[in-house]
Amino acid sequence: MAARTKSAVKAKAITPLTKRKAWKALGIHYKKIAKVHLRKLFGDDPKRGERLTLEAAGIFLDYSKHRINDQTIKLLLQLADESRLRERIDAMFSGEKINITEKRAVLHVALRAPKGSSIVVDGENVVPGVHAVLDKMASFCDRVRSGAWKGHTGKRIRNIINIGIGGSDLGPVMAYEALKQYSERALTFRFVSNVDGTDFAEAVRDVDPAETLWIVSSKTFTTLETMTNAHTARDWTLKGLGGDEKSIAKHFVAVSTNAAEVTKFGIDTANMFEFWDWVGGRYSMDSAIGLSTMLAIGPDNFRAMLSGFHQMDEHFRTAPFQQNLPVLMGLLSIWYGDFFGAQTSGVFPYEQYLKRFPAYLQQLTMESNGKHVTLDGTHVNCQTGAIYWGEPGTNGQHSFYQLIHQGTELIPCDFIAFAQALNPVGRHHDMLLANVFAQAEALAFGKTPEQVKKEGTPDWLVPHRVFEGNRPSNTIIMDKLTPEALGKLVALYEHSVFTQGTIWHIDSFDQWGVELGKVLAQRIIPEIESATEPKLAHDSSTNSLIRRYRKLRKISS
Ligand code: G6Q
Repeated sequence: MAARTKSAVKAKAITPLTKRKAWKALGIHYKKIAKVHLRKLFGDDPKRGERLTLEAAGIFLDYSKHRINDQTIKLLLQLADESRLRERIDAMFSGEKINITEKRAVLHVALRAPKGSSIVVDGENVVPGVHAVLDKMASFCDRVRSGAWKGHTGKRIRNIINIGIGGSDLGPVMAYEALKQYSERALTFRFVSNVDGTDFAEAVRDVDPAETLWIVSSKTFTTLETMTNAHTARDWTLKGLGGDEKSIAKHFVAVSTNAAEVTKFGIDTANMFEFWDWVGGRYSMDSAIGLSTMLAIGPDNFRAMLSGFHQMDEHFRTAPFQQNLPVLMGLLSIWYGDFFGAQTSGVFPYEQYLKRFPAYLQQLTMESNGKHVTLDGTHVNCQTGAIYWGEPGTNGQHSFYQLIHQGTELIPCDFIAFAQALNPVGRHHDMLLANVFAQAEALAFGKTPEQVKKEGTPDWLVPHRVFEGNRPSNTIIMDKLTPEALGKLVALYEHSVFTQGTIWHIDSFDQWGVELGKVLAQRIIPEIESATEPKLAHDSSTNSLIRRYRKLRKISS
């Protein structure tokens, strides 16, 4: 292990992306296929819609509505091989320090590894530790959910508020919303992330401190927003409970890797749920960061979610690339971003419970692959991470879909749907599914001027009513949104992100891009709060914005 660790901090040399044979071949191939319409591709192959599909681990993917043919797939798979994807997958799963800029292993897959398996980091099998924390979380959750855990005044806990931001918030919020149907409805869950005091104020306006449990979720336990909110929550709790410091132990728990800071804050480490530096923030919803999720859905459902993650991990690790869902989805993203120049990618879950899924994916994809240098530190010479965005269907159809259908941007879309409704109401679910199929069909095949004319449209109006089509999409269908299904879906995207990062030869697991703003804010805070007029040495714009704010603001009491 030690030898592997040593070599892993330096990236293994690889032929630059644009010099790889498959890349060059894809460039030539692109010129031919770019002009081919999906109408023709489907016309030439009546079985295309059945052939270009893949089913694994309970996920069905229809990728027939992509601007590809068999040669495209062959070349993309060749690109994966030339990019040493297999080797990189093995390196990640075996605990190599593939996050080279932070010298860390990348082992979210260990968080869902079954008891008894072994993944070694720095000479230690990390799996038993993962299960010890899961067991500790389960016993805590059972106590809170049953009412055995009492607040300081003896009242049972009815409100649970998670404080965290970024990876310590987006996963928990998304999972809570996604799995609400499975949640304990007698408990109220809230999530405070923003340093904007409104987030805190709205979360506490109608809850009783005596019945409120705070989870301070922070890997580092130093994040400005989280620690500011945590201290405000602490003051609010003490004020509401008569100022007794002992109350903190009953109303605060922590999820962190930083025991020293947790203790300093006043939380007993017995009430701290640990995770590790080999879990990236945006890959942590299945670690102790998911404590709020487990409190909401219960330990059994949480374990079912982990099993879903693990099933997709195993599929990704072992399936041949041509039958590998995340690999295929990742390669198709490369195809559009780097050859068609598509800058964004839309994600549209036709499932109301997944309303926060696009926001969650934004961090997963954009923080991971929004990078401008390769692992060797040289500037990339291709487009990396696309901008991910989306809203649940059918709402988006009545808003921004216009641009996807008739705008000038090519936006590959992921449509996600479930066969079973969680709330079967009349014909609603059939209508929902009819809409998702219709959108993918309309995007792919559009409507020709001839078709529009045939409908009796006056000539002047025809161009406005033409849909060019040839807009690509994935359709993902799963049986039902369950905790297990959610785990599979998240892992699918995690590994698709990894596939893309491997092709680009970038570090998908660091996030230096969020540092600079944080540092500058720390410099500006004292300048804003200074009682006397501070000497400012920023650019003229920043200087004058600070001065204007100092003049206009009202000092809060
Ligand atoms: C995620 C990022 C980032 C992080 C937050 C919160 O991959 O690292 O979003 O999760 O900045 O950090 P803490 O958990 O340390 O408070």
